[in-house]
Amino acid sequence: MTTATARAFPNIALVKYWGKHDEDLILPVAGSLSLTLDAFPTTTTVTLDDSLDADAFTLNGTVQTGNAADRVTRFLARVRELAGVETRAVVTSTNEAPTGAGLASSASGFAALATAAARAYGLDLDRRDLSRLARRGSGSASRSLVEGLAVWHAGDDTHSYAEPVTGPDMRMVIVTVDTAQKAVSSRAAMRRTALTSPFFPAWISSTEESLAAMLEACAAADFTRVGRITESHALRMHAVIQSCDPPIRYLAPTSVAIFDAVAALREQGVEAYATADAGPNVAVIVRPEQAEALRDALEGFGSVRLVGPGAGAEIIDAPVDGPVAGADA
Ligand code: 2P0
Repeated sequence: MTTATARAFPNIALVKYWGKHDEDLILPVAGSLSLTLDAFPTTTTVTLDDSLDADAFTLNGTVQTGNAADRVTRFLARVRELAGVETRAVVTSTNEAPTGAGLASSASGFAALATAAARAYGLDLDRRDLSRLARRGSGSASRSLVEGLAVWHAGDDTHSYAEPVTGPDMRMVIVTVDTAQKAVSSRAAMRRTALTSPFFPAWISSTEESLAAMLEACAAADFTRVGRITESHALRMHAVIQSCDPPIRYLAPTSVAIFDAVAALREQGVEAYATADAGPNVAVIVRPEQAEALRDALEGFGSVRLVGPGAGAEIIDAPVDGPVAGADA
């Protein structure tokens, strides 16, 4: 029996991923850039078991069936194909983020699963190839292989991976407005946006421009420019999502109120910029020295958590009692 455990953190995109040009390979229509966090980790153990006919997946102590289990099985099938091994596995995962509330649990989930499964199945993959593998589970997971700021490149299967970017030091205040499961998944909403929004072509070219500008701002360690791009780009994503048919609106009245509060705080000298993913929760970036003031100012809107840049996905418990063909263990 071979087993490995990995831990990965979620990431929040400052330039968003929204739309695929290849749904099977999970290739994005444009690149994106994110901050991997130091909070809300997923820890996943993959254990190969010769006696199993099917994979088994437990999340936070509950056996999963249906779509969640199918996605894990499809992902493990890809790992087995690469490893040339047919053995099924038991996957046990704990996730500290509120699942389905737009806090990118699929990013930490598939980053941890890719890292643990690659090791358990004896694949010798570098970080770039682990990022490509994680991408096949969930696009945003490619970025959680990387610590801190990460750019995920668009391109073909070989070239679509995430890698580190140097940028300004920053903190993030996450305001959790609602932990309920979202009504429309990111995956379905992305597809609907691509198929029905009249603005989708403009969204693609605008994201390419935002990413180029963001990479320049990061290279210059220019927090103000990073922040301005982050906030305007997030609102553009929500605009294109709202423009699809039938429409989808992820932001709640409280989310919009937080964007307004952040703008008001900027007037008062707290330099912060808001973003939001496919849900009502809002993430606000801020310079480290103003992070606590920002957190205190946003406390009335929901539960607040001050976070910083975190580690990329990593093995925290190496394989035991099994062959690790070609791996560096
Ligand atoms: C992002 N989101 O860049 C964007 C912003 C949500 C809003 O990546 O279909 O769960 O599994 O590739 O990775 C959420 O998308 O979608 C996401 P799939 P994923 O963080």
